[in-house]
Amino acid sequence: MAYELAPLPYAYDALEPYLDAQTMQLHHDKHHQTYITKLNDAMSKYPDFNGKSIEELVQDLDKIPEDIRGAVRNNGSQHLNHALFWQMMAPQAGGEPTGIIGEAITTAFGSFASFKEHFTKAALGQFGSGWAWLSAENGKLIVHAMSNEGNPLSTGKKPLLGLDVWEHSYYLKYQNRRPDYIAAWYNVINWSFVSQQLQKA
Ligand code: MN3
Repeated sequence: MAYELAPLPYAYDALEPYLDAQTMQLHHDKHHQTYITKLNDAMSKYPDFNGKSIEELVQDLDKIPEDIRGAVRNNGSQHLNHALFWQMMAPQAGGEPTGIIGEAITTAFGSFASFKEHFTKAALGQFGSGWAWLSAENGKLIVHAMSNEGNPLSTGKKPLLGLDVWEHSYYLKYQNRRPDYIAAWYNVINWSFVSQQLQKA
């Protein structure tokens, strides 16, 4: 059974003016689809792995045959990253989180403003392509950056919130202004999804 691209859970232009429709369409329909196509190509050599969830695959890369492990790491992780990323955003969202995720952030970082500072620094400080993450590790919330395809599951953490800082995620609208993209993105964070991720962790 091949991996499939789920439809974007909202319209391409739903995150305007923060994320533009053209970028969303290219990012979801082309970039994400390409990762899935390449993942399926690699996995087709080993039908024994059929039926593994994408999370299981990324969590246990050591179990993947060596000749396809690199392709599975890159494309499988990016498939998972993007599947999460679309759900981590929503129209009419953003703002300061409340409930269990709001409390967990205040406990870990002192305040929401301080969390934002840490997260922004991680996203800005990632040299070249990669992701900034808010993850749960041993019951604690941490902010960290990972280069290229890195997903927290591969290092034993649970991903709660992630921001794609590959240039393909912002270049059409923001060109080299990564700081403006990051600042705008806080307006579309889907905190209710992040809260569900925390409850699962
Ligand atoms: Mn991307």
